[in-house]
Amino acid sequence: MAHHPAVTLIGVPTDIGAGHRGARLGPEALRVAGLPEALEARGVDVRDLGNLDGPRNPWTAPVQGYRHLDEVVAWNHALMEASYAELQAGRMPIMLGGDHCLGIGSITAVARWCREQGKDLRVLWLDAHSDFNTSDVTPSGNIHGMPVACLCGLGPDALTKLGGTSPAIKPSQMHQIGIRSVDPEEKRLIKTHKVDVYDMRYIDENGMKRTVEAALAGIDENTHLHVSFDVDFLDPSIAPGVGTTVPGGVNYREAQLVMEMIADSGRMGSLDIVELNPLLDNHNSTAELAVDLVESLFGKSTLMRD
Ligand code: 4U7
Ligand code: MN
Ligand code: MN
Ligand code: MN
Repeated sequence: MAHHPAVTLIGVPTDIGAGHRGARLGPEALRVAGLPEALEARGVDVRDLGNLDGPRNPWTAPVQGYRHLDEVVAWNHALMEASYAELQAGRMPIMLGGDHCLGIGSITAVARWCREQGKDLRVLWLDAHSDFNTSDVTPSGNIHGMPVACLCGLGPDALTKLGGTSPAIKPSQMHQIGIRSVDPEEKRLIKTHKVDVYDMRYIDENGMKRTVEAALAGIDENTHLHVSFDVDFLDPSIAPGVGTTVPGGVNYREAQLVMEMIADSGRMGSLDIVELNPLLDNHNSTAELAVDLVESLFGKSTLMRD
């Protein structure tokens, strides 16, 4: 069995950036689905930090294009500190979301740590959505639709400068797979900033193998791969437990292949699992599928390749 770094699970029970409530229950659903035990069975040293704490969801309307901005900042600040401390301790943080606004704190921490270590950060963003909205163009005001823009320096100072230096990453470090829902103005921003997007049509035309090869092209021993896994990446027929389902998503075999290829790269250094909403799920089946996919991320293969 391949050697794995020690991991720390960080629960972030909030739906502060989402348009549905219930993603706050995601961390517990992943634990109940057996995530810690599945990792231990792969030979991984697992520490569960428990859940971070933060402001409750006031469920108020957007103000100047942002819903719950102060609360989003508070949650992300707490996550950034927790995640950075684990990286410093030589452990791989696995963020159990929670909605995807938490990618800001998670990736800001990783970017800072990579800068200090002289490592090249690459982010693989597995999602139906590009999450590149700004307050000017967002159709919803929900900040879970904005983390990629914030990480690239487009957004309120409180989020773009969360880690001090801004931007946390360059758009060229961001590689998105599974995209099939991008708002019109968001599309313009994505093109202007030249984010590397492998949308569903690209996957249809080229297959998942070539897609992942393209997204991972050029990585080497010095690459730190951060995987940000929004569960709505998956087709709703296999993953109903998310707030923003979009038809035409990645199927079971394609999803396994992505995870297996990431595992083969040996470069994953941090992971977000976000947007799981157990209240919309079918008997925790989406959480169980997420655990299954994480096992593949940690080298479990459906064939005898170990
Ligand atoms: B997720 C949306 F308008 N683009 O901004 C928005 F379609 O983290 C959805 O990817 C965002 O789940 C989805 O509200 C955010 C919408
Ligand atoms: Mn997302
Ligand atoms: Mn999404
Ligand atoms: Mn969503």
